[in-house]
Amino acid sequence: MRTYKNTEQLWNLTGSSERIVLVAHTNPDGDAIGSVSAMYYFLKQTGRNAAMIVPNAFPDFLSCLNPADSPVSIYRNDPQECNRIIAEADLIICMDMSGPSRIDEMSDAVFQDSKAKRILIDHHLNPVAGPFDVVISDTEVSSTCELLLSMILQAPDIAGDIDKLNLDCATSIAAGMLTDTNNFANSIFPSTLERFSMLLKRGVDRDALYNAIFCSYSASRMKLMGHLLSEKMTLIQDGSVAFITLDKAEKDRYSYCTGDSEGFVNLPLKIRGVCMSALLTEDDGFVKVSLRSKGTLDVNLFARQYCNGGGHRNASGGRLYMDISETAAYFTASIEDYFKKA
Ligand SMILES: [Mn+2]
Repeated sequence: MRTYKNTEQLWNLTGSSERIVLVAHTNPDGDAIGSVSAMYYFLKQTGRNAAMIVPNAFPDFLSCLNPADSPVSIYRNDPQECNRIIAEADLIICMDMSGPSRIDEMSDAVFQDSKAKRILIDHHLNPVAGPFDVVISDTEVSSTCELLLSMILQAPDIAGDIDKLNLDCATSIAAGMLTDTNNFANSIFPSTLERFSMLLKRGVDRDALYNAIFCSYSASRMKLMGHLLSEKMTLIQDGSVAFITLDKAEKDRYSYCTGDSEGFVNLPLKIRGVCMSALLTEDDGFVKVSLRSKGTLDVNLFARQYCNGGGHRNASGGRLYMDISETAAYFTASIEDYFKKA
């Protein structure tokens, strides 16, 4: 089992601090909300209180993790009140974020105006350690939640006994692990399954969690997915590249809500022979580009060269400043150009 040498520092600091604030990244996902709520529930179990603040709203399916007695605050909804809470904190714990840029407009309050001690708990590559008093970082885990569970097991109140952990905390940790691994499809380490098995032993209802997280589409979102796959998916480059366009009229027709096309860009990669996929979505004043690839095909480079963007080798994004009706031709020509040069 993995252990972390600065865990003692973490629990000493939470034990000696009066006002603790828990923070996670913009566009919070299951690991972000899972890790802050798990930390909240664990601190509560040990007799401590904490406030949770994230920069903007999170998807509805994660509200099952949100503590009813002290819900997560959304910075964008009330920056003044959030600034006040952050300013009064003597300890800020940043989770599932590699550095200040990941919390956007919240970053001044947390990193410049605050005199609190800061702790980072994260699993991303190249964390920005400078602004933190304690950094707990491990990239060889599935998620921040998995990392947090290891630290909680080392805490004096638990001392390795998972049965001493409250079920709400265990459930939040499980949610972060389920979402960051996409239901155990990727980012799996030997420790991941060992840790998850402990959570099951503790009594986490995996079936309920799976249904809440992965079976949460609205009917209109499901119909939009069907429409895009059946009517809007184009295969080019001898069937190795797929792209889908989504315009505003279609958004209206399918009562589109923010996040409704989340994950759609991955779907064409399920086709045999497809190694790159793009979703081109009409937005206000630009077309949002999402790119995914398999193996060594570098969509970061493609995003930089043709889409005013960037990201990672297998997952990138960008923006096109043209009408949505022009994007299919532009994308097709760009792909031809990119593959010719490669
Ligand atoms: Mn994560």
